Amino acid sequence: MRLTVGQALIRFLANQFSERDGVEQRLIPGCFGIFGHGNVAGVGQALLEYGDEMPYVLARNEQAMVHAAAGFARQKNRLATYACTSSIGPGATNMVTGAALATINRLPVLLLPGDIFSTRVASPVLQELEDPGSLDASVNDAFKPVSRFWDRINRPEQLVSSALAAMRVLTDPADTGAVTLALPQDVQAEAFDWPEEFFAKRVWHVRRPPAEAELLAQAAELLRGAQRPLIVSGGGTIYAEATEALTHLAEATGIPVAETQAGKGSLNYDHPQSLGAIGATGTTAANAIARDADVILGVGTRYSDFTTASRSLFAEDARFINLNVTTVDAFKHAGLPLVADARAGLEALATALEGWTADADHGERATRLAREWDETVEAAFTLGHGPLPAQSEVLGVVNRVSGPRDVVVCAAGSMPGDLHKLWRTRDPKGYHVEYGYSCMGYEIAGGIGVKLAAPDRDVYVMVGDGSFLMMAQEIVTAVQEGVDLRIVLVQNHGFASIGALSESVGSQRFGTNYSTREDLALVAEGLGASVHRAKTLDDLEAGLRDATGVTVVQIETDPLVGAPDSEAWWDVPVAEVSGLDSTRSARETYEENKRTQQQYLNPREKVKP
Ligand SMILES: Cc1ncc(C[n+]2csc(CCOP(=O)(O)OP(=O)(O)O)c2C)c(N)n1
Ligand SMILES: [Mg+2]
Repeated sequence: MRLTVGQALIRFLANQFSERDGVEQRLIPGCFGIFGHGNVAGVGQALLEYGDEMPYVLARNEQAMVHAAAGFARQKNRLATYACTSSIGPGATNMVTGAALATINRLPVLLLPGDIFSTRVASPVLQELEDPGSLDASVNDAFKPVSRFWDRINRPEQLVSSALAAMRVLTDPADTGAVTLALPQDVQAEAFDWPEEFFAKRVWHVRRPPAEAELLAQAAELLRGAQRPLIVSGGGTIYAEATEALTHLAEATGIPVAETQAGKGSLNYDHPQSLGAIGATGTTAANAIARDADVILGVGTRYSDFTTASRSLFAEDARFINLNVTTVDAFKHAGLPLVADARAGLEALATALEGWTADADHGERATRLAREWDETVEAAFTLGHGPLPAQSEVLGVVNRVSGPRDVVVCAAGSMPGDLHKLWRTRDPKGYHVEYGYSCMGYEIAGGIGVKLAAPDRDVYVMVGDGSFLMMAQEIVTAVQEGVDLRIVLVQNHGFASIGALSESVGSQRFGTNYSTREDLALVAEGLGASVHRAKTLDDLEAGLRDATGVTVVQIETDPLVGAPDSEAWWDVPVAEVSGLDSTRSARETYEENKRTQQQYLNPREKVKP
């Protein structure tokens, strides 16, 4: 069949499916894009001609469209994503931040940046970077370190093997992340005789590798000998749809469960064994149990510094068992590496641990501490602070108004930490805080992806004024697509999170407040949202209950009221010498905390049964 490279790629993508547990779905059900030279007459022309098979969504910023694809992929448990097509140059490099976000969060996105001429006939073309040392380099080489797969299609026949490799990486739970196919603009428009089989329906099985029997036995032995075991559940539990298996293991053994940002929702908040959030933005319950834990079973977690409180949370001699589909995570903290799918591994562990339960006192302590934390949450939700409400009270209202299956979306600022501590999750897919990259501007764009993936759920986007100012424009895309969002714009006139951090490191909130009094609600109105300016918490509730279409409810909060303390540390280095008293005093505290940091060497001989 004679088609251009652009047409062949779009027709190929329209015929790719993912399959896990016998359930098939389109791997790439649509394509976001912004056209310019470099894609308008190649991939753009193909989308015009084959739009029935591959619906096109016009975005407003290339970074944002990658966020939307990542949000979609996360809500779909990585079984589907969007493609993103851009022009060459700035259109392409705008996607680099989105690529990094996707790869860090281990979320599949397919990026199709336009590229300079392969023939180089008229170089330098508009927006071409000239590298005096290589005529083969373009700005798209910047995608290499932030992509899990990268290729440049310099000749049509390269597309076949490259497209197959791209699909393999997108659908591999261990390798997935950003996949970049750089498409020189001349090659996109070139015709070629493609083999028919290239366009045949192809189903990519998403694997569930089992754990090795010998390591599984060692893990079970280690847990059976544990006095104070703890499960740390990460995003992998949710992506693998392993929350039921986790609940079963926890209930059968009595081991309490703490959750990372990506893992929040693994257990319902009111499950007696749920300790809630762990780490620097954790609950005092999870952190107290973590400090005393002798064996930690990490499931699908990358052990970010927030999770481990910069490696100060767990005891020096704590032993780790890491159930993870990704080898790099399974080997962290010199743990016992159960390289396996989370669900397969949890089910096998439950069988291997049959008849054994953790010490009842340990479980009772966990339940009691979690109950105490829930009282702390209730107090934070109902502070009665004035004249402006506290942010925690805003979160309380949104949590109460939203339904159990609705999704809260957030990414940067002070809200992710507060949500991690306070939000009462009632569904494994109800909590969506992007905290791998914590990228300001993800919120609204990511929310679009979530809503496209789960049209039957209401999506509550929590966005600070700083994040809103970085990337509000996708409101237009949401309105255009009829993607209903309930956006809560928390206005505190500055970077409250970084202000608090700055103060804690002795830098006196320098450079974190605005001296302006901008009207962001007016901006939202101009972009096409229905806008509600809430003066009180009751107003906020009414605005959310009345919401239809794309709605922005703005509320002003007091930036100086934080959420309840986690009693955990986060390593942010403080100047070693300074003429400022505030900095010198912060440095002293820093040095004290620094002494609590561990290496977690977990010698293997200790791990052997
Ligand atoms: C793209 C990007 N730039 C900078 C940062 C560092 N940063 C984290 S939070 C924050 C301020 C966020 O302000 P706002 O959205 O108003 O939330 P608030 O801190 O007031 O809760 C900054 C600058 C970031 N996370 N992402
Ligand atoms: Mg702010």
